[in-house]
Amino acid sequence: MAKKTATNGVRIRSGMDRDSLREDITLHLRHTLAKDEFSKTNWDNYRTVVLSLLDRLHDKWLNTQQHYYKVDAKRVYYLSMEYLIGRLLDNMIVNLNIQQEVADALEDVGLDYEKIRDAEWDAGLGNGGLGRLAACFLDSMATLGIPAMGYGLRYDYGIFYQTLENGFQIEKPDLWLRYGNPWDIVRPKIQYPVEFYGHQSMYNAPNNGHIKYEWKDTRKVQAVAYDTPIPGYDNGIVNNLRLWKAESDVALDLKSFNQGQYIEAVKENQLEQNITRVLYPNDKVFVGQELRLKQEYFLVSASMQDIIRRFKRSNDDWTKFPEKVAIQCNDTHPNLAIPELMRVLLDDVDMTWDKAWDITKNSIAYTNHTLLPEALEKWPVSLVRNLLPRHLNIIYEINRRFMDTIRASYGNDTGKMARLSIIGEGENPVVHMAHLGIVGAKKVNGVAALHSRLLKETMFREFHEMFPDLFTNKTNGITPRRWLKQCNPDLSNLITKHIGDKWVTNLDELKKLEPLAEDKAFQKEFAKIKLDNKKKLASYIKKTTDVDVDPKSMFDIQIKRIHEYKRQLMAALHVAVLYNRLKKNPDLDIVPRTVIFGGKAAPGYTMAKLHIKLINSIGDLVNNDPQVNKKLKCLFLENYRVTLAEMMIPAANLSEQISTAGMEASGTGNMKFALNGALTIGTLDGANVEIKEEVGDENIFIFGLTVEEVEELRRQGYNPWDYYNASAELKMVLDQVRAGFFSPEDPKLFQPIIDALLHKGDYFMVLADFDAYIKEQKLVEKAYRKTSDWNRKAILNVARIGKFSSDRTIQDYADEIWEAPAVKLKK
Ligand code: 26Q
Repeated sequence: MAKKTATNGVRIRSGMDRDSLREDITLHLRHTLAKDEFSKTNWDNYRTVVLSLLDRLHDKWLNTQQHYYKVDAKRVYYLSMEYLIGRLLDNMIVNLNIQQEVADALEDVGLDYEKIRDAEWDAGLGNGGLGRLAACFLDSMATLGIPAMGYGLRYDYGIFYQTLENGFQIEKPDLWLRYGNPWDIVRPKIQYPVEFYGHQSMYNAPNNGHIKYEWKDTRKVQAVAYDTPIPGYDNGIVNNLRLWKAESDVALDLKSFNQGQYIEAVKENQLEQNITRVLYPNDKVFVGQELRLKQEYFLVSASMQDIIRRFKRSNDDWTKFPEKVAIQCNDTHPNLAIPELMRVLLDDVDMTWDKAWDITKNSIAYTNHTLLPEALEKWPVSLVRNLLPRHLNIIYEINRRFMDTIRASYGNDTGKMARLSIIGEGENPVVHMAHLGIVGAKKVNGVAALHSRLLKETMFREFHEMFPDLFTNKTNGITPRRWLKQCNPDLSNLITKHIGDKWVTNLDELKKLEPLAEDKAFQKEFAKIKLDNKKKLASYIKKTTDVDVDPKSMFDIQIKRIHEYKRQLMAALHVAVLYNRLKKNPDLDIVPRTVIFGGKAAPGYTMAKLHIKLINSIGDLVNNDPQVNKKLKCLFLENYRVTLAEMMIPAANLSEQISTAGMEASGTGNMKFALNGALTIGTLDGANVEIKEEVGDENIFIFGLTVEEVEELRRQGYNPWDYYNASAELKMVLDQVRAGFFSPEDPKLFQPIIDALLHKGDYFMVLADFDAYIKEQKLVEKAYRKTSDWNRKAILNVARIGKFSSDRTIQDYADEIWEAPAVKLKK
């Protein structure tokens, strides 16, 4: 391929061939990094590759953005407090579709790709599912050619680094920016003031005497843009992820400086910069801290200013806003976008309420990710009044008009008004962010069919009755680029060898594998790849824990945030049951299993942290007992994160998706495992329901209470003792936990677990489902023994999982919520 050159003969750094890549890698070492072969480190090598890729990405990025501007495309803005991106190097190379070229270029200069890849620290700017979903969506929006942009916060510290000390979780700060982030560029000229505090003042408009409001005497913090290129898969498109960093307002500092308060001014600086200091590490529990509210408004205000600036560059007619802009809020966290857009339109643009409302209501949509009541954001009115006084008044006015609507349809039903009010009245009144979203948004969606149905039937029943068309389902998905092509290259190549590579952008193509499920030769190749992936994980386990695991044993994996509703406890107790069986009969013929856990507990979630300790305690006992450890191992891997998921998922035989029915909104790990040829053991919860529909009842292990049965049992009065007394094996393990069998050094350690299960009503119904789980695990074992049949089932899972591509999810959002057509670019 001829090298591209500019008219003056200077080579443009965009060649996708081996030679151009090699040259640029070499040039960057000397000319950008000022290093040579004597002084370079692995980090420098990594950076030279990143810089060479960025040369190419930036070129496409500019072309893409120029094209969007030229065709005046409708823009989609994804607002999220979290982006759980992980590493980017592999992903960029995969999406530029130059894997071979980079490998060749590196070979030419004697660099080891795996070593270079390991120099990169995960960008862990998210907690779990919601953050990873945002990252998958970015990939799919770029791949489909949706003119989209992600907005978020550039936290100095992402999700904490987890270590295990004596089996207990210890949190360490995540210094992901220690050596800088080579992927993003700061845009110092793109910065906006974000205002806080102050008060609302009223005045008469000079032209017509109308009453107007103004937000005055605020404190300002600057939001500075940091941009990361997000390439689509092999399509020339590069979208933007714009993360805001808080900086002090320079003018303010100078004023203080002049008054001789230099040190005070600097202190003040730190206060302001604190806004983007750290990601809140809780998922599904609302913390009503002012700093969190500041973060949410900071994201909303900066993004909205940027969105409006871009809109005004090509439009002077505000009524066109909903035709040109769609804003998607990732949960309620950015729902202040609703009063913020109202504020700008009312106060700055001088629009009437009705016009402003029409525009707002038609541009913003919101996604709900949970039914758990403790996760719902309810901000104390006192806090909102202090931090955002003008917004509070706008929210009151939105609510006043909404109450009028209720009155018009239902009469003076004060009960209904209280239940649906955006303002939760009472001793400590709160702003109910989900209600704000429902009243102010164009669409509200759940993330799996079951979850969306439950939203309509339970949490938002009365809202649904009023606004039946407002609610919609968008079943989650995952990007096949990262979660198959990139993390499981051998399986990807096998698939491509047989059915071509169209599956990468059209996952339904995997259906073509169905006939191969019966094919013994294909099964053999498939099984060989699984075994190789298990060997890699086994050697990682050996390196990090010094435990030997047998790659031929069944790898039974549960990775996700540690939470009682996800019931890691149930899987741990199953390990204890297996242990007891083996101790009773060491010759028992069971399928050798390696049960592997990973996940972080919120730092303040004492019970979840105790579950981690219990898993580790059971593991210590099992792994060190020569009578059982040939057949059973139990491990908890430290610091679960995207990079570890990429190694664990391709190595799994069994995927644990065992939440109490009705509690997991969707789950997305379930999809990743199935895509990589693991079979699921799971409850009829979240997207498991749809996975079962797709893969077929014979190819998934479903057990336990349904949502309706859970409800019914609660209604009747659930008594965990009934289950304790009815099952000898369950009784035995619980008695062991209580007696300190797993914690001889501290026999009372796990008493709180017993209390939760037996004395406090076992809210998550571990005991109610335990027997069914143990029985289902027996069926798993039986199925695993029939190797060829197991492989057939695993292949069918891969073949039938196409629905769960985030490309399908995003196409649905684009068609049914955003009404934003894709664009095509010449590559
Ligand atoms: C809210 C307020 C203050 C501080 C933190 C939060 C907060 C942060 C994160 C609340 C919730 C979260 C995360 C929720 C989450 O990850 N939900 C998961 O979303 C996935 C994607 O839709 C689903 O697949 C999972 O079922 C759901 O649990």
